[in-house]
Amino acid sequence: MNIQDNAGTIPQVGIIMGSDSDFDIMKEAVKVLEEFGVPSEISVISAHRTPRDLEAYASGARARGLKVIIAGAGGAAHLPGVTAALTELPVVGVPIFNQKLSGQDALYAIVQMPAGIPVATVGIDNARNAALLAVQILAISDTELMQALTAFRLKLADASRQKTGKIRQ
Ligand code: RP5
Repeated sequence: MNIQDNAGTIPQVGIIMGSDSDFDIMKEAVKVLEEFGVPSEISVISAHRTPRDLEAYASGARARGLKVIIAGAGGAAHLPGVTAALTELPVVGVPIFNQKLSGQDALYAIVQMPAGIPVATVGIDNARNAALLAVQILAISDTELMQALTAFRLKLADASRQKTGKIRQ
């Protein structure tokens, strides 16, 4: 199921998730990419429920123009790893929290990839960092994006310095 596409632009980042129940977390990645003006597409694809759709999506991703894939999943979170196995594109994995094992099952499943097929794993529910990592990857070959990233980092540093000021008052 495709939830949202940028109209008329070729997506550079593909955001996929195992279930629509992951969307509340994964929409944070969409927001970050929008802030940086990076076109993205977002879909629900499950490694378990729709494995053949995943194979088609991941194996065709590079030819369709995607540069990075962000994959979020909870529980037995095989989506990022299987995606990474099916494409040479960098895959960023987002472990999603669930009530039973607090997201640790997903974290371990995503981070413990066998040698040769890496997934860049961010913290539990940290879809925002996944998107920032995607922006950093794209910015290597995009001067404007790198400038936007530098400006973002400067703002982050300013906000942090202001916090120091607050605790000294
Ligand atoms: C995973 O199972 C999904 O990524 C989701 O985090 C979890 C639960 O899915 P639903 O049962 O809510 O569809 O595959």
